[in-house]
Amino acid sequence: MSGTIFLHFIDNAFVASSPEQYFDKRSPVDGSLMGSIAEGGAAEVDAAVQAARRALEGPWGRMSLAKRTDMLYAVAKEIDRRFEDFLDAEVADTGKPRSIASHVDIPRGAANFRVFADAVKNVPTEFFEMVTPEGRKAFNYSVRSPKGVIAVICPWNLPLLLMTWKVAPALACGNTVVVKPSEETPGTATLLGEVMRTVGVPSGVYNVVHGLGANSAGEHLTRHPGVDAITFTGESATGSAIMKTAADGVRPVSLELGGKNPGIVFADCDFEAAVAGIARASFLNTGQVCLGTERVYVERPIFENFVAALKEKAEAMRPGHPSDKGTGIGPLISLAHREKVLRYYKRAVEDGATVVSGGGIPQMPDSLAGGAWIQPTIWTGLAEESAVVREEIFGPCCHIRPFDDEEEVIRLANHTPYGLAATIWTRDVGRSFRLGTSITAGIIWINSWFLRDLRTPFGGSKQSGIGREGGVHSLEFYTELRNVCVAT
Ligand code: NAD
Ligand code: 6OD
Repeated sequence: MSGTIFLHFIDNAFVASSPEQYFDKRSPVDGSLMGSIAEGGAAEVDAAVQAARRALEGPWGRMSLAKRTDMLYAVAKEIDRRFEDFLDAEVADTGKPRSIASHVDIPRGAANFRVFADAVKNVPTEFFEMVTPEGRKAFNYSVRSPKGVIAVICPWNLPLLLMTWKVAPALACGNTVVVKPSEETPGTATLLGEVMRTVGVPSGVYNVVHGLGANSAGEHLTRHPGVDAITFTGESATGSAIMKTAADGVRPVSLELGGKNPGIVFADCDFEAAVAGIARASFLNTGQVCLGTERVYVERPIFENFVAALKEKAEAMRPGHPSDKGTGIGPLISLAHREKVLRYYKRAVEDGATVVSGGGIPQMPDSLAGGAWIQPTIWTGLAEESAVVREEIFGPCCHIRPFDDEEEVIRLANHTPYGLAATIWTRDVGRSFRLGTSITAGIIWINSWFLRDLRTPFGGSKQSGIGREGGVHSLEFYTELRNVCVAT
């Protein structure tokens, strides 16, 4: 083995699997071997779940809310203090430009702990005074208790952001967690173990078991009878498999899944803002954002100009090393994922698309040639039934189609099995309100994208997920509401 060795974090100790077993971690930037990741199995998952259970019954379970939230603020502060370490780890794992990770991923990692430490202090409760049939006073109230041991299963596109989006509210509510990070991105979840230990979070509260998904650490975790609830972000097909597993034992699930999100541009929009907004929504993080726009519908009078302007934006995005300040776009997460994206690029041509821009692999210097580089790609001319227009690709690409009226674009936008997000560009206030409730999606942005107060609900409709997280909605999932009635 060479390079970094990523170990599990169980009961506040970094441990290997027993017997030792590892898999490779390769750099998305140049394909080089970065290190080895411990591959967890049933034994490691069991050790982590047991540690998490002991912590619930131990000091964490007895800790006051004030002390618990102070610890979460301390975690946030320690992430800020070790900002560069987190940045290095996230960039090494994902290959994303440092400019993105330093503005999006790492600050949100810290912010998630602050937001949910604040939120948990203001949970509303119910308390009613009653009278028994005999005329005595009675008091009926509700109490929120932690759900218990929470399994947190994460993807690779925004690793720290998405993991802490679940770990922070789970801990704020008094639960303990076992995290299974993506096999592609072990770094920041491992570093967070160091942070937890440094600030004095008790043993067993935060555990990490590395490994793969099906028949590996991920599946062992979802099957473990000691897990009380499962929160998952990832592909819809994986969410469906996890939901079936959770049915054994009737465990609650929160599922944040895939999307095939529409971007809708009306002729009355602020044209420059709309082009910049759609370019960001389609290409940010090399298109690896679940909320991203892979289907763009543009009102006919501005269609040609819009396509030309977006093409200009796509072609100005220079691929390059994450540390290079001029880098506009990083690689995809892996060569395997690039194969999947390229299959859609090929399929688009087979289905008769006009390739407006990109469509393949960019020419890179020899030092980066082994990386998962890909061109931002724009198509026109595909039928709505093409798999390229219906299925989530998760790459830097979009199909653009003209439309003639509101009714038509609502029908087109809703014509997929997904319902995660939409972005709509118009200056007509009435129309923005009408579309805000006509598009079947959990999150609708008007003249904006990926902008939200973390206290609002986040989640998807249809095959994009089940449940809502964010603010009090997270507290709903991570607590069990009990009804107590005391007759005096
Ligand atoms: P994925 O579903 O392949 O993997 C996600 C995690 O699940 C990984 O840790 C993996 O090891 C684990 N896993 C896989 N099979 C499993 C199984 N049978 N049992 C238990 N765990 C299993 O997803 P990915 O490729 O890592 O991420 C990309 C996907 O995530 C895209 O579809 C994207 O849209 C989605 N995503 C959704 C959101 C959201 O908030 N809705 C956010 C980010 C990403
Ligand atoms: O911002 C968030 O909280 C969130 N869950 C974002 C998801 C992005 C998907 O890739």
